[in-house]
Amino acid sequence: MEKNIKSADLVAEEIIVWAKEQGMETAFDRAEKLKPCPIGHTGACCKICFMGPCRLVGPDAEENAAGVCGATLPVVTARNYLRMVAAGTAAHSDHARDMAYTLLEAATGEAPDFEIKDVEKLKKVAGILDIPVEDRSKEDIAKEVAETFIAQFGQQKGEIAYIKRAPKKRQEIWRKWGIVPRGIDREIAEGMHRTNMGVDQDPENLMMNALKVSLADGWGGCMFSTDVTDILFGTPKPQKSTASLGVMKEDEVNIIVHGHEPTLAEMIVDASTEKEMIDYAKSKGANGVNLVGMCCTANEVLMRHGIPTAGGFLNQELSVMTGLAEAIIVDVQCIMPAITKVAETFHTKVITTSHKGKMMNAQHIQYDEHRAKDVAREIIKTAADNYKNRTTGGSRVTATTPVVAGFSHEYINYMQGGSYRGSFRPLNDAIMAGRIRGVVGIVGCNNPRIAQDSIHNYLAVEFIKNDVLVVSTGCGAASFGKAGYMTPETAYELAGPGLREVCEAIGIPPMLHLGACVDNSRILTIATQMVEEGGLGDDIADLPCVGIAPEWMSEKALAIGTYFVASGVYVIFGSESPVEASSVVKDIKKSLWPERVGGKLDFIQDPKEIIEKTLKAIDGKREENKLKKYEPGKFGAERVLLSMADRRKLEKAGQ
Ligand code: MSK
Repeated sequence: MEKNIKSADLVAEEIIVWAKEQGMETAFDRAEKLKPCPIGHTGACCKICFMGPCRLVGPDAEENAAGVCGATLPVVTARNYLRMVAAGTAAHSDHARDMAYTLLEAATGEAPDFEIKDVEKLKKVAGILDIPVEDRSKEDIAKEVAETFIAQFGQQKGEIAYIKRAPKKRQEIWRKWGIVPRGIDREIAEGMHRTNMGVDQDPENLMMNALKVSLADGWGGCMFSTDVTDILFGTPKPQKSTASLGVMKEDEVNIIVHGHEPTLAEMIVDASTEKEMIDYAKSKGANGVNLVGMCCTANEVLMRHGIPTAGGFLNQELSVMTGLAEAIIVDVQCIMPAITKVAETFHTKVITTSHKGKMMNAQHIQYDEHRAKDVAREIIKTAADNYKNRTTGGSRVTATTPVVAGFSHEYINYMQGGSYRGSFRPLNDAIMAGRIRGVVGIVGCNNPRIAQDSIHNYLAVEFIKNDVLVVSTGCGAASFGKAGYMTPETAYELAGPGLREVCEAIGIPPMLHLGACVDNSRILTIATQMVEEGGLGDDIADLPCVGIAPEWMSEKALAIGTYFVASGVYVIFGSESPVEASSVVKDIKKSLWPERVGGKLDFIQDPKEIIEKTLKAIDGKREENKLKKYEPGKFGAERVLLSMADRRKLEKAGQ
């Protein structure tokens, strides 16, 4: 890893250097100037009531240090942790609720611009929810599916519906410890109540509740959102596209869609290809409309339409600094307040679209699902009107990298045998034979306290060299896309011999783009399918799989990490631990969580140590499962993987 760079994304680094020369400030500069508060950073600051904030520091700041009310360091630290998980869960789940309402209105005709694109997935989801499908229209089924999802948020008793999608053994573990979520909103509200002044004062109870709340996220909000989005806009299949800040075009109206909920972005994708919109852009002197994505909205439109991605979280300010963005359209989550400040120097219009996420000094065009396409057209025209205001200022960058994105779990199933023989058998066999050593999910954000993408990329390359398949979502996926790793060629160039053979046979990259942050639920589904396929144990905790968020910053990332722990996975986060202040709480996540649910959460800053611990955990699971010992280049017997050509022949024969 190069020292003294702000970003391993070389195109971003070029703009960062340019900005410095122009005297413009970025998040990287602010991160340098503003050191994290050492008390809050380690979880030792309590600000839940107005007797404080109480900062539990000083010579007796061990476990007995207490705030004015007497709350000790472990209580304060565990409460802070639970609050972060509840906030992350609320964000994903509120996004999911909006998606469910869009599905409902699409089904009832109240949102006429939306349709049910993936009927097969709709029926599959209906089946999971015990909703009959025979002799019913897709609208009728969709209405009941949407209403069932919506009811899950406010459900007060019982178990959330998707819990039954987990392996049986996992469900039993959750029931044994009383951590099956009842309803999504109920768990978030109870988590907030427990952490209110003078309620739950037992760190163990608080940290077990964090697992419960997080399960409402992973097997609730995130999974609902993924499924509804696929039903409305189609289940992703691999798409070829390009990545980097160089995706913006000199001669076209550049519109950046940024944020998380894909509903409006989908409408903008459709409207941007309409003749009327293209003609309008031309009437303003441009050659057309160029739509690009940012953050997780980018992942959503990349994996369904091949819309190029300008990158993840830390590229948002830089995208404005290209001087080429006519408009940056934002909705919710991970929108940096700083973009309006940067936009003052350029012509870029920052357009907020959600009543939940307004910004000072931004233009607001309210998204309305009842007239979604018209709102999209209004936005495109507003951007086109702004084309004439473009100046020659800005850091022009042009380099882009090819990317293949859009590996839904359905496609991963398909790619291992085609429509008739699709299954997870080949992947399980390859793992059992030692051709693939294990699987890691490298997910999560960027954080300007770390050179952008540097740890993501370093880890991913090391893992594929070691025959470990990498799956990715969120800004981690953007990182690999920008680095050019998400192409099948990466397997030839960088993967170990076993992984390379598997990737070559199927024609896939060794790093698979699985989608946005909410699509971490796809990883849960893949893990469950691997268990159900057999040969790798009978629970997610048995799989040789590890989850890593090396450059995280968001509460949502912590909620995701926690639901993977609760699902039995060893999870490693980069950076310092947000519970570092309390050895009691550290011990709960190091010993109590693994004892009870099988998963563990470590915070490790050194990337080399992350690799060592990950490979050790993978090899340990291989040994526990009595799988062939992993030796590079030496594989046991396994079924032959069908090539794409063979698969097509078989499919033709089956038609
Ligand atoms: S956008 S939550 S910075 S992954 Fe989903 Fe990226 Fe993290 Fe936001």
